[in-house]
Parts: sequence; C-alpha cells; structure tokens
Amino acid sequence: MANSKYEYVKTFEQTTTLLPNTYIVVRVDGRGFHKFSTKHDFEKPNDRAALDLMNAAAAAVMKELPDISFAYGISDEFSFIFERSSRLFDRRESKILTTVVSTFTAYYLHLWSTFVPSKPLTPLLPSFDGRVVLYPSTQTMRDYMSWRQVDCHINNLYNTTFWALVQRGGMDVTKAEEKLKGTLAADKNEILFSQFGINYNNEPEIYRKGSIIFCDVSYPYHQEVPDPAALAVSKNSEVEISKTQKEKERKRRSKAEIVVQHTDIIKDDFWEQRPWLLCGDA
Ligand code: DGT
Ligand code: MG
Ligand code: MG
Ligand code: MG
Ligand code: MG
Repeated sequence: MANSKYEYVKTFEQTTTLLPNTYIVVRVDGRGFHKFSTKHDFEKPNDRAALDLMNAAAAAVMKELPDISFAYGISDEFSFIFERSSRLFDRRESKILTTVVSTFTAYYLHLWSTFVPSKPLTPLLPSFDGRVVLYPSTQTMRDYMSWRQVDCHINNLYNTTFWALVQRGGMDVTKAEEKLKGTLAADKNEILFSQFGINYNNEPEIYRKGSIIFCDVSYPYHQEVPDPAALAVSKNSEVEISKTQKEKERKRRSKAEIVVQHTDIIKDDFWEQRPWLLCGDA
C-alpha cells in the first residue's frame, strides 16, 4: 500500500524497550478498592471469594502469556514475573503492560459472577492500574517477592487484630486504631490470643502468606537433551537447538498444570525445590 501524506505522524510514536536479560515484573493493583470492596460488601478483613477471583484471573493471564513464570498476589494486587529471556512483544514496555492489565481486568469481570454469585457488580466497576519494574539479578528478584510477602504478613496481622477488636470486642474503629498504634507483632499476637482465643498461626494460609501461582512442570527443563534431528538440519546449530528447546519447553508448559499455593517464598526451600522458576544469573 502506498504511503499516504499522513504517514509521517507515525514518527511521533515513542517506544520504551525493556532492558534485555532482566526479570520483568508487572504489578497490577485494584483502583480504589477501598471503595469497591465496601460497595460490594467484601468480608473483613479478608473476603475469600474475592481472593479466589483474583487468583483465577491471574491464572487466566498466565495461560494466555506463557512467558510469565510465576505470579504472586495479595489483597487487590498481583505481580507477574516474566522469564528473563522473554522476547514477548520485542520487550516493548507499553505493549506488555497494557496487555497484562487489560487481560487481568477482562477476566476479573468475566469471572466475577462465578466466584461472587450472590453479589451482582454495581456500576462502580472494578479497574486496575499497573507498573513495570525490572530486576537485574535473581537476588533482587527474590527480594522483591520477599518484600511483597512481608507486606502481606504485616497487613494481615494488623487487619486481623483490628477487626477482631471491632467485630468481636465491640470497639469502635477509632479506639481500635488507637489501641494498635505503636504495637509490635508480638503485642498483636498477644491481643488475639488472650482476648479472642485466636492463635494467629492457625489463621488460613491464603491470608497469612498470599498466593503464588506457577506451572508445575515436574522436572528441570534446563537438563533437557536436544533433539538430534534438529541438530542435523540446522545451519547454525546453537541457535536452532535453543529455539527447538524453547519451543518444547513452551509446549510442555502449555500442558503443565497451573497451581496455586499459599506458602513461604522468603526462605530458600520454595525456590530450591522449583529450580525452573528462576534461572540464575548466567
Ligand atoms: P489505589 O490502589 O490507590 O487506587 O487505592 P485502593 O483503595 O485500592 O488502596 P490499596 O490498593 O492500597 O488497598 C487495597 C484496598 O482494598 C484496601 O482498602 C482493602 C481493600 N481490600 C482488598 N482485599 C480485601 C478483602 O479481602 N476484604 C476487604 N474487606 N477489603 C479488601
Ligand atoms: Mg494502587
Ligand atoms: Mg488498590
Ligand atoms: Mg493494593
Ligand atoms: Mg493492533
């Protein structure tokens, strides 16, 4: 097609390309969910159906974008972590960010009535914002995950204690806030136990640890032997092998089960047992 005289306007477009060989994190967060959760009568401090819906929307995003290795969700937010080697959309930032945010939002809306059948969505519809952060090393990537999980713990311990004081202790919200001002974790644990007989460690793990979602491939793909047939036909064997391996890996992952767990991701155990999730600093 011939260029029109208007074509030059394309030269005004700007693209940001994300640095190669870095972990891409896209974090989506519910917009104004304080109001949204009140309007839709979410249970306090945690609404199980709303969290299950977040997890289902995140799993759907991962199915559509297999370059995402894992995701971690708490409250109204989800972090999606891409493989460092991902070439998705030529690593164009806006394309990656907008696709994740809109796909997540679409599934959240689509799945709402399945997970929250008793509460129709009101005109205050849910929407999500998003940001992209790059992490250059596996250590900074792990620290990011730890940061989110520590946040989950701090917020949930506070909220659990706060709502116990209000709902079960009959305190008004201002008094409860005052009582908790300056308290340490041990103090909150003590209030829960002595006043309400709640052992915080027995609270459901989904609330205390958040949700991590990943593909449960059963063996480390890094050790896969390349297909000799691919070797024979290749002009540039190194490139061809890695392409074949990548394609196989993609197929395996598209068949692998997506699992949701509520477990500690700060200690080494989780990552050591699942070496395919992070790929080292080579
Ligand atoms: P933002 O993100 O700046 O647009 O504003 P918000 O209001 O979304 O603030 P944010 O993201 O810092 O906090 C999340 C809000 O969502 C917080 O007010 C509590 C609410 N929320 C999230 N999950 C639950 C839940 O399971 N139950 C209840 N009752 N509220 C929840
Ligand atoms: Mg926000
Ligand atoms: Mg929010
Ligand atoms: Mg939030
Ligand atoms: Mg298009």
